[in-house]
Amino acid sequence: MPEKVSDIFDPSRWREVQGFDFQDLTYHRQVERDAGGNIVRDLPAVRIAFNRPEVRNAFRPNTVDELYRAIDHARMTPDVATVLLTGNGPSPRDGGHSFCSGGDQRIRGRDGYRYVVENTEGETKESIDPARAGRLHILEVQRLIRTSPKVVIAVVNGWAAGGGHSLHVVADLTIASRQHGRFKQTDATVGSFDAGYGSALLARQVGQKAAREIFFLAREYSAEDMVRMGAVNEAVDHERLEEVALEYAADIARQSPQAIRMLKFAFNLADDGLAGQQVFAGEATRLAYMTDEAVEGKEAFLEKRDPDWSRFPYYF
Ligand code: S0N
Repeated sequence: MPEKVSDIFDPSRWREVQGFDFQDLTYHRQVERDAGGNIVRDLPAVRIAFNRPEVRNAFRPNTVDELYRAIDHARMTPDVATVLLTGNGPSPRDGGHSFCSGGDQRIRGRDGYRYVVENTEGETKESIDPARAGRLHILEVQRLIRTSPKVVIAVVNGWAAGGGHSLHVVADLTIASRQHGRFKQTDATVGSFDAGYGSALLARQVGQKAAREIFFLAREYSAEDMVRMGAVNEAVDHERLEEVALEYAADIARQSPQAIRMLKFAFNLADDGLAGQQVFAGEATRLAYMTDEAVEGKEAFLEKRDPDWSRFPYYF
């Protein structure tokens, strides 16, 4: 059995995903076990969790690198349908619960968007590889969540603040702890601003006035407030949060994978502009390749003859 990484983590439901040596995350695959605790088979969800509860699961550049790798691995694992994104905890220091409190403010650099890892990984601003330190690459993670065909569920077990708030906004679904789920968009308080999905997509979810209130006033909201506003699907008793997330995952796994993919990309399309159209169209092209008509075009080329489209109607 894996280590119990959080108060509501049930080790019997999970195994560690091998091949990663994450410092700032934990990454688990859902499993079915027999009465003796042996794994019978993998089930279709993975759990990716921030594992820095002592700083309310703030992300540093290394956290973001690891998060990208884990979500991308889930994206490319064919029998994974759903990604649960959550935070481990509570904090061993003060018992505080957190999903994610955004960028680690202790290492935010002054020069533009450059992060400095000084004092956290033994590297300095001068020695750090600029390719690892100089990017606002949480935005790359946001785009990966949008373009991944898997359903990403934010399982908000505590604070979702700043860039952590934006991650829940970008997720396909959010469920939150009734007792400990807290939402606060602190970007403007610390001189930061997610002027992309974190704000514009939020406005699609809760409306323009409410989104502006959330950013401009930086007030705290409960899980139930967020359900009322339309940004959270369900508020759940804390101890049942991961169980309910797995019920969502089980329902998703009962649907056609292709239908889920097409629906996710259709929901994204208008807001993602031409990039959204490209992702949707890529899936449509993949489906078209499976038709006799597309095969005829390819085979005609390979056989150096004109394609014969006579079998294929212009109108169904
Ligand atoms: C989450 C909050 C509200 C929780 O309050 P609470 O429960 O009272 O706990 P604290 O005592 O405040 O915190 C406990 C310990 O954790 C440390 N800590 C908390 N959050 C962070 C953090 N983000 N960075 C570093 N440390 C953190 C506290 O300092 C404390 O430790 P001690 O006791 O040692 O002091 C509350 O903690 C809070 O408000 N946190 C800050 C939230 C915040 O402002 N986050 C950053 C917002 N900005 C981003 O996330 C931007 C992210 C990004 O990459 C980006 C994306 C798009 C565009 C721009 C950017 C960009 O970077 O600029």
